[in-house]
Amino acid sequence: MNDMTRCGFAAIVGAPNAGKSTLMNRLVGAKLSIVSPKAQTTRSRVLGILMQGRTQILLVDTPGIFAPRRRLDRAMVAAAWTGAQDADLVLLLVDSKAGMTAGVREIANMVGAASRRTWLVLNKSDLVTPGALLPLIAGLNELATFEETFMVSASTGDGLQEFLAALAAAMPPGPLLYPEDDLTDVPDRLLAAEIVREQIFLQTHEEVPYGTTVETETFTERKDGSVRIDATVYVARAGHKAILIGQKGSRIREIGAAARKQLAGLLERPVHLFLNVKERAGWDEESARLRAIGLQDPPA
Ligand SMILES: Nc1nc2c(ncn2[C@@H]2O[C@H](COP(=O)(O)OP(=O)(O)O)[C@@H](O)[C@H]2O)c(=O)[nH]1
Ligand SMILES: [Mg+2]
Repeated sequence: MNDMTRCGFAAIVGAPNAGKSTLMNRLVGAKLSIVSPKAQTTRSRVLGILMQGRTQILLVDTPGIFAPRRRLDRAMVAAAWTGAQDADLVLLLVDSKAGMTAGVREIANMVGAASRRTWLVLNKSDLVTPGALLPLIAGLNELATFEETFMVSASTGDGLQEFLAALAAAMPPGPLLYPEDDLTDVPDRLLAAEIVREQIFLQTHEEVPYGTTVETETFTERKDGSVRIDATVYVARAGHKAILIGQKGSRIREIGAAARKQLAGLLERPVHLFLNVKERAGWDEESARLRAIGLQDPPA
């Protein structure tokens, strides 16, 4: 018995904005999954690898589950459910402040029907009093069966130690699936594109971030130890391109500067980042664009 290691997948599912990516980053201790105050920031499945003693926890961050419209949206929701289906444990993350919304009700119903081991994790405990959570917990328990219930704050870290210890103990015995010091399976090229996209979510508004995708074209290690990254930012409309570029290029410069700084920290070396904005109507219906960001083409 490979010296009694444990290893398993725990998928974090929930409505957009529940704090799934914040929780994953906090637990792994690195910014693997991008976060913004806007819904639907996460588009594909992101794996966070976490060692607790001799236990490897494979946390799966998923896009939020919501009623999909565009092909991109359908692919995102499909990725979320695939993440949950393959997991040893499903973590239903609920925003305690938002409470029982129609979306949460629907997801809890689906999770309940899936008959997987499921835990209820009430996030954003920093925003509510514990007493206010009792009706929410009761309501959710009518829709699904939860093995365990936790109250945490992914922002402050409250309740996370206890949660993490329980998570480690719940993983099945088995060999480690990834090297112990790996943090993720996301390739650097995709990570680079995601970090740029995060800045677009943070620095632009309304439909612009939703109408934008980013692809790394080249990722070249240079002799001096730095890396040169060329990325294309696809926008759905001419108006969005003008907004992204900004007055005399000021917006795209700010986006590039902030992303470059983040990337230098993540990749632990100097980064030269070049962004090229292109208009491409209908990119969110194109298979190649969806595959580039790690999504499978959804069933029509
Ligand atoms: N107050 C508070 N805010 C949180 C907490 N967790 C996440 N957030 C915020 O909720 C928003 C959505 O977080 P994100 O991780 O992107 O949610 P996701 O869509 O479920 O991945 C961001 O503005 C986070 O900073 C928490 O525990 N407390
Ligand atoms: Mg997310």
